[in-house]
Amino acid sequence: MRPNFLVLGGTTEATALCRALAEAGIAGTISFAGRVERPVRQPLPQRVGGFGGVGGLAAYLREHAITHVVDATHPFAAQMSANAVAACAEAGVPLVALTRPPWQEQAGDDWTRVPDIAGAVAALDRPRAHVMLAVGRMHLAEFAPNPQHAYLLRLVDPPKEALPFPDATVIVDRGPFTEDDDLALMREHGTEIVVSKNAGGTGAVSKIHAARRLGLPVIMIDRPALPARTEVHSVEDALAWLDHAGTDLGV
Ligand code: 3Y8
Ligand code: NAP
Repeated sequence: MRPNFLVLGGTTEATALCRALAEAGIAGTISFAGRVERPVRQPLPQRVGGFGGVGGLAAYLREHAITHVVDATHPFAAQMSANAVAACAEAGVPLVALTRPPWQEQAGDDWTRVPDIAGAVAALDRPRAHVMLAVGRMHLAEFAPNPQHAYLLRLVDPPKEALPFPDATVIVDRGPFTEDDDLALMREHGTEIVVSKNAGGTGAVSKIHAARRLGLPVIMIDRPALPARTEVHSVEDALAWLDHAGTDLGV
């Protein structure tokens, strides 16, 4: 059967994989949830929006004769990843996850690791500080219990609703980000604490390097648990998996 891939996207690595597949002339589609107004342009045809749960994804796989799925979503997209495991098992379609290893605390880092967003909120229960809250838009409301801080928010799109705390500066920017830019941003805003998801990869790591350079504490949110699945950590290994999964990519 002619290979026909579905890449579950939304990360730097998903974009790099799609570029490699397009250059190899391989048929595939990249999928976005539709979280932001303008998903980055992709070198493969793209679809935007949920599938409608496990059943919806399984039906999509059958209706579009998808032969392989690469789950290259962000490590915090736990629901999508769980659905992909269940739907691929139901539809009998091979699945591999292209995921980044978590960042590891290094000499010079001052991390407080917390298990989830609620843990980060609890860790901010302290006197007023200048907090760089670089966790995006979806979970901002959970930080409402600590209105005493001066927040620096970095969002992909301008906020549509009122922010859940009185003192916030919004930077509208989409990564990947650079260390120099993040250093300048933190210095300009007098950042004292950085709150980050342990996203791994290169697109969001600049704020961790900048915090290290400035000797700032980081509240690091560990990843949610994901179901067992085959995982690779590079585009090259994802292509090798696709090649050995009987697709004869010749790449
Ligand atoms: C819609 C698709 C590419 C992908 C780029 C990566 C890097 C830049 C860094 C900070 C942290 C954050 C956030 C972040 C990064 C990459 C990658 C990554 C973090 C886009 C994209 C979509 C999203 C969704 C968005 C979330 C938000 C999270 C901002 C495209 C740009 C904070 C995660 O407003 C919203 O609703 C935004 C929602 C999910 C987390 C949240 O809870 O708000 N990503 N990000 C995807 C879809 O619709 O399916 O348009 O490019 C992708 C990228 N964001 O191709 O180069 O690979 O991680 N994304 C986090 O890691 O903490 C920013 O500011 O330092
Ligand atoms: P999530 O909570 O795991 O997923 C919630 C629902 O959104 C899924 O059940 C699915 O809806 C839909 N969905 C998620 N990713 C999708 C995709 N790539 N294509 C089609 N539908 C998708 O997901 P999330 O954390 O909101 O992340 C959404 C997107 O943003 C993903 O593409 C992810 O890679 C990207 N992203 C997320 C983060 C983050 O911090 N969470 C960071 C960077 C990028 P149905 O059940 O209807 O199919």
